[in-house]
Amino acid sequence: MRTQVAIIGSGPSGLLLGQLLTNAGIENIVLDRVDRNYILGRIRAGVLEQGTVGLLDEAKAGKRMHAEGIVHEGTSLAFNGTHHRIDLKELTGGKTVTIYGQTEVTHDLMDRRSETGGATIYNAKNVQPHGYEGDRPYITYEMEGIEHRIDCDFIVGCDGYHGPSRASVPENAIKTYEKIYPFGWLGVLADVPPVSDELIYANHERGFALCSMRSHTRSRYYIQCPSSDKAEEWSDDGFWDELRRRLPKEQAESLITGASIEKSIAPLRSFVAEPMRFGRLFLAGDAAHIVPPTGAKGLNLAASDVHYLFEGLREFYGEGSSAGIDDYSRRALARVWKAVRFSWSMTMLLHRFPENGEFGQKIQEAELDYLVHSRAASAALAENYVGLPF
Ligand code: FAS
Ligand code: PHB
Repeated sequence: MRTQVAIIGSGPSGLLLGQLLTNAGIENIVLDRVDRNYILGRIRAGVLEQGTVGLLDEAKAGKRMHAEGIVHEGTSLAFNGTHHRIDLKELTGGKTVTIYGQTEVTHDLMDRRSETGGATIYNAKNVQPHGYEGDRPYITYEMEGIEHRIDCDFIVGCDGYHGPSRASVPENAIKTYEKIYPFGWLGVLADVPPVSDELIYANHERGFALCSMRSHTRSRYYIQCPSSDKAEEWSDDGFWDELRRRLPKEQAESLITGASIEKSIAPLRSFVAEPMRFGRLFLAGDAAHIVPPTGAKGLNLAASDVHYLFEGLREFYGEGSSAGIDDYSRRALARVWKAVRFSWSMTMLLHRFPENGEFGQKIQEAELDYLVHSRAASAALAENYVGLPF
C-alpha cells in the first residue's frame, strides 16, 4: 500500500489534518489502534478557540458545531466567596470561544472523512514508523496477526502522549520538558442544566473547581483531587457535596445535580518535546505537548499544529517548496510554549498547593483580586484564553 501522508492517530489532530489534506487532494491514510466507538467514548475538551472553529470550517466539518455549539463572550473567576466575569469579547475586540465537546468535534470529523472517502484503518496493532530519517519512510502495523506496510512521503504522529511516534525518536535527537502537578481533575458529566450560562473557574482553599457544560441540558464539572484518588472511590453525592463547598453561595445553592453519566480522573502535566520534526516524521497535538486543562488549550494547540503542518504540506505538494515544512517545528513551538505558559499560570493561580500554606492561598487571592479589577491584567488573560493568533 502507498500514500502521500500516513497519519498515526484518529483523534482530533489526525482527523483534522487528514480532512484538510483530503480536501486539498493530498492522499492520506489514518491509522488507530482502537476503533471509532472507543475514541468517541473518551470525554475530553469542551472549549474551542476561534482559530479551531475556523479550521473546522476550512475542513468543511463545522456545520453541526455552528448549529449546536454555544458561543461564550465571557468567563468567570470565583474566589473569596464571589465570582467576577471576564468580558472576553469586550477585552479582545470581539473574540469569543465556542463550547462544543471534543467528542462532537471528533464525531463530525469522522463523519466528514467517511463522506469524502478518506481511508482509516482502525484496530491497527503495533503501529510503527520507519525510515523517516531518509526519503523513503513507511509504517508497519499488524491486523489479525498479519503484518502490513504502508509506504509514504511523510509520517505524522498524531498518536497522543503515549503513542509510538515520539517514542521511536532516538533519545539524542529529542529534548523533552516536563512538569507534573501533584493533583488531578475529577470530572463528572451529567444530564443536568449548567449552574451558570458561562464557565466558572473557582479557587477555593479546599481546592480548584470548574463549572463547564456541553449544552444547555448537559453539564461538565471538575474538582481538584489528590493524584492518588480513584474515580470509582467517589460517589456522585460525594462529588456534588464537594463541588458545592468550593463554589460561591449563589451557585452552591442553585446547583442542579443528577446521576453521573461519566466520571474520570485526568492527571495534570505540562510537557513539550522539541523539535516537532525528525526528517520525514512530524509530531502534532498531544504527541508533542501536553498542557493542564486549566487553560482549555490542549485540543486548541492540536489545531494550531495542524494548521501550520497542513500549510507546509500543501506548499510542498502544490509548489514543490519545503519552506513550510522546514519551518513547521519553529512556528508550532513558538505558539505551543505561549499556551504552555498560560496553562501553567492558570493552574498555579487556581489550584490549592498545601505546601504553600495559608500565605500561598492569600497570595493567590490577592493576584485574583488584582486581576479582576485591572483592565490590563484581565485583557492579558482574555487574549490568551480566546487563543493567540496562529
Ligand atoms: P489524542 O490523544 O486525542 O488522540 C491520539 C490518538 O492516537 C488516539 O485515538 C489513540 O487511540 C491513538 N494512538 C495512540 N497510540 C497509538 C498506537 N500505538 N497506534 C495507533 N494509534 C495510537 N484538553 C482540553 O482542552 N480540555 C480538557 O478538559 C481536556 N481533558 C482531557 C482529559 C484527558 C483524560 C486527556 C488524556 C486529555 C484531555 N485534554 C483536554 C487534552 C485533549 O483534549 C487533547 O489535547 C486532545 O485529545 C489532543 O488530540 P490528539 O493530539 O489528536 O491526541
Ligand atoms: C471542559 O468543558 O471539559 C473544559 C472546559 C474548560 C477547561 C477545561 C475543560 O479549561
